[in-house]
Amino acid sequence: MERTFAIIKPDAFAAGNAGKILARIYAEGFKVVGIKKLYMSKVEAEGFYYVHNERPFFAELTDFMSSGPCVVMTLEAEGAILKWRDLMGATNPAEAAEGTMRKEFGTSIGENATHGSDAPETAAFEIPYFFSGLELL
Ligand code: 3AN
Repeated sequence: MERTFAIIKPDAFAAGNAGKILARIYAEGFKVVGIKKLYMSKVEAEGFYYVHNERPFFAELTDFMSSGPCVVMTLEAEGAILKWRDLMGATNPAEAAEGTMRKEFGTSIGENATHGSDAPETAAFEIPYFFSGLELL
């Protein structure tokens, strides 16, 4: 079993799509090990996305992620990291496959409804950034 970290981003939460996204997560067979709603501060968003801090869209990205509440999750499944990346679809919703979360609920490359860890090392940083061990029992 593998764990990955996922976010229902502020755009999807504000649009009332959190329930639909969670329903798909369960339907695809993930176990939701941890889940909570939170309203990230700008500093928290900058810490989370520090690997992108040289990218031209860093300010836009961290402004957006701290613009409203989101839902953070720890998901478990066989091959959870790739499985959730597949269900999310391509970063740009315009290029995402039919039936993926970003195709269905994303509106632009920045406001793309969901986040997911892209590798085991990323998940190993992202999960404990938001969840304590006790929250994942
Ligand atoms: P992914 O989330 O699919 O791994 P990355 O790692 O390329 O995508 O991008 C990290 C985050 O930055 C994504 N959540 C995405 O929404 C955002 N992002 C990527 N490119 C842009 C861009 N050109 N403008 C605004 N935000 C972007």
